[in-house]
Amino acid sequence: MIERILSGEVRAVARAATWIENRSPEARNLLSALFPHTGQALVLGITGPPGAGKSTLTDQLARHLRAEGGKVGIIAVDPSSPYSGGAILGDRIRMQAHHSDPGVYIRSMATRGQLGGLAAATGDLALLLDAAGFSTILIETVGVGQDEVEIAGLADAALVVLVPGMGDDVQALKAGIMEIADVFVLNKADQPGIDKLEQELQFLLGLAHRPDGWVPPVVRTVASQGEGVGEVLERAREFARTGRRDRAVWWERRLREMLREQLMERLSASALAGAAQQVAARQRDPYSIVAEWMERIDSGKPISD
Ligand SMILES: Nc1nc2c(ncn2[C@@H]2O[C@H](COP(=O)(O)OP(=O)(O)O)[C@@H](O)[C@H]2O)c(=O)[nH]1
Ligand SMILES: [Mg+2]
Repeated sequence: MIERILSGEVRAVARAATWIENRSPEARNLLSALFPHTGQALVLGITGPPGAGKSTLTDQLARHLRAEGGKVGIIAVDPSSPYSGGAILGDRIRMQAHHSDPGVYIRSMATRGQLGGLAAATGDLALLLDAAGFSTILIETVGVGQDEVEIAGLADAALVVLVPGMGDDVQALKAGIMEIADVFVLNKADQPGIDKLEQELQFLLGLAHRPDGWVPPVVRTVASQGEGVGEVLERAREFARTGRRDRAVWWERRLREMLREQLMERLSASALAGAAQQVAARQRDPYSIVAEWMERIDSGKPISD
């Protein structure tokens, strides 16, 4: 598998992606072996509200990158919200343009069942594609929740797509979005309200100052026509080149999560449930239970009943 992935074999990549999605133990060993071969790809996060044109922009970015001769990996993170039903189908149809092209690999990630590990699985998938030789990895996520904020931290540059007619939504988005956007994409610049949107955004940008001193550029696009897409890419690369993204922030969170995940694997569900019952019935105190578990972990034993 390692050899096949390093040589970019798509079927092996797809199989490994399934291991990652299922959080199977094979994924861990594989990624450990692949890790030294990663760090080459440019990873771009693309987020924004549903219908903003993220998939259209992603598709156009992929075309642009292919024309430059690079290989492109696309990770579509589709939340199981009611919005996504049509969007997934739409994405599939639109992306079919690339299906005959082995230089583009597209993977949809289901969010259901990830139990908060969505950003982790997305990060692992990005590492896999990086090792498989994809020179740019585009990650499309919807909205701005905790997952998107984390995924933005994994990317070398985060693009936030806004569109005219969002009204007060720009204000509402402020909290989450202002911190994560390295480049603002004002899409649907062919629609009325684009000037107002830019004014509102520039006003907000004037108030906010990032600790790293970066002033996020604002780029107008008509993604459906491919207009402005080259400039988006240029700005994203410019930010990535500044090296402002502190990779250690992502890895600190990720390492903590990995440790928690592996510790929890030592604990059987029934042992946990049994202990919880004993504590609830005040038969045992929780502190001594955890102390006992820690001792078992120290001596390499699983915690089961
Ligand atoms: N008028 C206009 N429509 C666009 C533009 N970009 C995308 N669209 C359309 O907006 C709709 C939603 O696009 P999509 O890429 O699926 O949005 P997503 O939900 O953010 O991924 C589609 O019908 C696109 O064709 C644009 O620049 N101008
Ligand atoms: Mg989409």
